[in-house]
Formats: sequence, C-alpha cells, structure tokens
Amino acid sequence: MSLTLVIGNKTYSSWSLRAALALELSGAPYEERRISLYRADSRALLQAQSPTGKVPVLHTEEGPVWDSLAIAEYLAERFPQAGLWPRERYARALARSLCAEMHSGFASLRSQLPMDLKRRPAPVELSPETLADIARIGALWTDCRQRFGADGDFLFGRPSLADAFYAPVAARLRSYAVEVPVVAAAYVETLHRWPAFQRWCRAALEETETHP
Ligand SMILES: N[C@@H](CCC(=O)N[C@@H](CS)C(=O)NCC(=O)O)C(=O)O
Repeated sequence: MSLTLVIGNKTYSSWSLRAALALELSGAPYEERRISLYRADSRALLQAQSPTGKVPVLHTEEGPVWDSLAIAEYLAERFPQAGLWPRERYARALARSLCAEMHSGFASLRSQLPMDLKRRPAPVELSPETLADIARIGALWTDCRQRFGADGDFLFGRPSLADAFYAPVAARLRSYAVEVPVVAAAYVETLHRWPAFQRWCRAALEETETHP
C-alpha cells in the first residue's frame, strides 16, 4: 500500500486538515508531504504535486485523488471496515449532507475567520453573514447531537468524516473566541480532545512560517 497525502501549512490549511483527519479515521498508513503555501516557490511546488495546484491531494498507487471531499469518499470506499461514514443509511445521508454543505458553503465564515491555529484567542466583530453561518452550523451540530448523542460525543456518535469536515470550524470558533450555545460548545471541546486533531495542532505549533 502506498498513500501519500500532500498538504499545506498545518497552521492555515483547513482543507488539508480535513483530508488528514479522514486518513487518520481510515487507520491506513500514509506518508505526508507538506508544501508551505506562502513562499516564492509554492506555486511551482503545488503545480508539480497536484492536478489543480491546490492541496490536499492524495497520491495512490492508482493515481492522484484531489479535493478533500473526493479524498474522503475514496478512503471510505477503500477502507469500508473503518466506518468513515455512519453505518445506518439515513445517518450516512445526513453526514454526507453536512460535509457537502461545509464543502460548498459558509463562505462568510471561511473568509472572515480564516483558520490560524497559532492565533491567540481573541474576538473580532462578526458580520451578519458570518453570524448566520455560525447559527446554521450550530443548528446542524445540535440536531446531530440530539439524534446521535446516545452513541458517543461526536456528530454521529463515533468519529466520522463529518467531524473531519467540521474540525476546522471548531478551531476557528476557538481562535476567534466566538461564543456558541452549550451543545455546540461541548462539541467544540470534543473535537479539541480528539487525539488525531490534537496531533495536527501540536505539529502546527512547531511550524516556523507565518502568513502575513
Ligand atoms: N475544494 C478544495 C479546496 C482546496 C484549497 O483551496 N486548498 C488551499 C489550501 S487550504 C490551497 O491549495 N491553496 C493554495 C493556492 O490556491 O495556491 C478541497 O476541498 O480540497
């Protein structure tokens, strides 16, 4: 087996984090190749590694798989025993809907609160659009926790791809000291206690580059 995940800076690259958490969920061994995204040679390195010039990209024996959502689906299909999606059909459909909504939505949250794992937590004034994104995410999380809370602390009980996709949101809520209702706050805490996410955060703190 040969899997190599090409990622960006752990501090800033939220899409890379999602793919890395998906790989951790799969339990498969893999190598990691990191490209610093904000250097003079970044573009050339990205173009050499990725068909889109973006990360993440997963290099497999079969060829490259790019884009976090496609990587997630590839891993779920390749490692079915790992249960990356919830087992029950409607729960799986819900988890896919949450990931798709994250992947295509929440533009205001993503642009106003970029992921920065080294940021000293401090609030910023949130736009109405960002507040609406946060309210929508809070509602999604609350609904999942109410439906599946009996099975564990993650969105669908045990950790799944949905948690991989929302971990960067939890990081942003912490970094920008955003106050959220109690169920969402508890879920943010759950994600910050997830060993795979903690390992990524620790590695981010060791990165020396700073994006201006
Ligand atoms: N839709 C893509 C987004 C990938 C993306 O925008 N990656 C950023 C890093 S988080 C990137 O490669 N930026 C470098 C660039 O655009 O030059 C995914 O889900 O993987």
